[in-house]
Amino acid sequence: MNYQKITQEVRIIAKEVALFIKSQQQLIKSNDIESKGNHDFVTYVDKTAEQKIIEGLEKIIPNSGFIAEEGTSTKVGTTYNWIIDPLDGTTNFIHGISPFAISIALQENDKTVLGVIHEISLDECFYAWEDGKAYLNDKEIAVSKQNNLSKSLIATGFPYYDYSKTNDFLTTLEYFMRETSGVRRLGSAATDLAYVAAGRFESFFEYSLRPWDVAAGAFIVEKAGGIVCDFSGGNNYIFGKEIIASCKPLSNQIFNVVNKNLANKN
Ligand code: 2AM
Ligand code: CA
Repeated sequence: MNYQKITQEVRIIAKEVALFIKSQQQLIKSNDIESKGNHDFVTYVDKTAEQKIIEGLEKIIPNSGFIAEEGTSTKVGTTYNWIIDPLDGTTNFIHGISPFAISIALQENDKTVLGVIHEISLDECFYAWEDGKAYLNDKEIAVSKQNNLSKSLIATGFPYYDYSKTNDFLTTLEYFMRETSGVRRLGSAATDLAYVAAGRFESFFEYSLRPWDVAAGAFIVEKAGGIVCDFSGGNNYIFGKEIIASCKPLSNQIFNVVNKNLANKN
């Protein structure tokens, strides 16, 4: 497989669907917003975008399977599976704020081989492929070289449905409030990871995320020279619902704080 060529084809699909999503933002009405669960919203825009993406990807690799947030296709591929979030940051989209993004990863035999994140409001496409480097709109990107925690900017997401670890989360948050330049909560995990890859954030951590929120972003961070792991230091960060992605110099320091407060202790 020529992953570089496939990545370029995926970028074209993401760009087209991004235009569709953007064109709908002014048109969306409160009747269009459905609730999938507590604080978890979806619109016809998410669903139509996912259909358009799957239609395009099926042409690139016939017989591939899909793990897609809105469940448009549940086809399982024997070798190739796409992991897709057609609109990451739906709450931002609904409220008319940025960022919100399309996230597409391809796995070959359970190993990610390419990732594309198109952040729609700034029209920024972050991408990487196996054996290649990481890019933002045709320019190579790399994670931050910062080695001083007090000069770092950290991103996270607040719990929005699983509040069982809220106190431990707040302890972690307080540590980073005191010890870093700042903490940001953008509301789109894919964008957070893309920004770590581009060196804008030194680190991102969050739990209760799903594979489509993180698969592409984790891969792009690694290709940009960053370190990605779960809260125990293992590699179960796509399906394991917890992720830390950091620039190399601060990776151990940040991991130790998150691990101490938030890792499962059983
Ligand atoms: P989504 O928009 O695709 O659902 C928060 O960092 C992550 O959790 C986002 O990637 C977002 O992805 C998801 N999420 C779902 N509901 C949310 C909510 N009410 N607030 C924030 N994030 C939400
Ligand atoms: Ca989504």
